[in-house]
Amino acid sequence: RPGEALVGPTDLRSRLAAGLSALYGSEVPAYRTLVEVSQQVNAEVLEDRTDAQRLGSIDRVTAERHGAIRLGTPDELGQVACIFAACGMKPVGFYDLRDATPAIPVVSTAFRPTGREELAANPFRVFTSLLVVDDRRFFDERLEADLRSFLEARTLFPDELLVLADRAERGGGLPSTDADRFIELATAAFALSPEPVDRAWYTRLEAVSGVAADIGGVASTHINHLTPRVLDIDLLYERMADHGIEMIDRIQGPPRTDGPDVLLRQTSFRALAERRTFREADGSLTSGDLRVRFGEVEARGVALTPKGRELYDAEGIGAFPRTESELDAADLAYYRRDDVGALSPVVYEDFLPRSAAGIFASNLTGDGTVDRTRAGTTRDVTWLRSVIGRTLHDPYALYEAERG
Ligand code: OOG
Ligand code: NI
Repeated sequence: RPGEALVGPTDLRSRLAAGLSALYGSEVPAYRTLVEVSQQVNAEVLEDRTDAQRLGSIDRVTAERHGAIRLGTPDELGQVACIFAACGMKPVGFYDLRDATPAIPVVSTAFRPTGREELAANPFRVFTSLLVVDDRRFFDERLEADLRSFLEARTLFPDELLVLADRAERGGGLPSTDADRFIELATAAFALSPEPVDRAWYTRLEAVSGVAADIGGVASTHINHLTPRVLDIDLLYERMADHGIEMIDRIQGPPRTDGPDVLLRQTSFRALAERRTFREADGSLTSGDLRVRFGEVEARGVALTPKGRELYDAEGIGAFPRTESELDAADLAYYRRDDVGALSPVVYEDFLPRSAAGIFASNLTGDGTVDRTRAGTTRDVTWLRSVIGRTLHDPYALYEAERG
């Protein structure tokens, strides 16, 4: 109807994040515990520390989530880019996890809002990985061909969803009823499918890589984890044991120091067994377990400059000065200076490849098989940009712009 107000990208993003959170909470009950404990910890930190909201308002942090999804084809990535674009989420950064230990056969980017106000309103981000089906270190010619035909035959996102996404992006939003439908379809596209899993096909892929099986072994995608943000991850880590949830043995990322929080610290609980239906070789249906979805929590600090990041990668956090003014003076981290010269930190909004690989790895049951004597396929920023067909943002350029 003419004159009707549109639901814009910011609201669509908040609603998608909330919709996925409700979905994941219904599918993985331990996620609800993680969110509750995070909120308790955040409330305590808010009472204890006057600087608790220095890295984002409590409203932002309470709503803040990142999700992870894994896709099989460049077309699927292009489609998801369209859905996220409707929500004001743009591809930022390039991660190649094939060089990690153990090697994961994917390259990734993160879809997220980029401007200061958009981030403050809702910073929802999705770490999005794409299987590299022609990398010979993982897949031989036959498996590549079988993977391609399996992936080409599936449809992850219904046409109606893609049409609505496109309309939202072009028009800067959707009328209320269309917006409801868009959120309903987008959320459903990331639910765990009840469709039977072909046992032989899944097992064949799993022998190469659990991630390959998770992506190419089923005809749908799903939210792989959804991560709330916490203001004190050490405290949360201790608390989770009291709730009977066993976390992995460490917190990934820079250890806590008596200086400012930097970059990103994450920890997770191992994937829980979920009941799934399998189709056996003789056509019969059986029921079994798959462990693919888990829970993760994170704490965020100030973004490091290229110089700071180089120092962190080479020498670790121990080599850093302990005050914000020294970090700023040495150009190691990004700070914005206000009119009276006071510093405020620019929050790190991205991911860390080492932690990402660690998160993937902590949830694999086997190491899979990698033939390191073979050459990998080239995948880089230029390739990813052409596949997505949109600007692929450089995180450092965004932080630089934030610093002003
Ligand atoms: C993505 C793992 C990366 C993170 O927080 O570093 C990630 C995945 O498991 O698909 O989410
Ligand atoms: Ni994650």
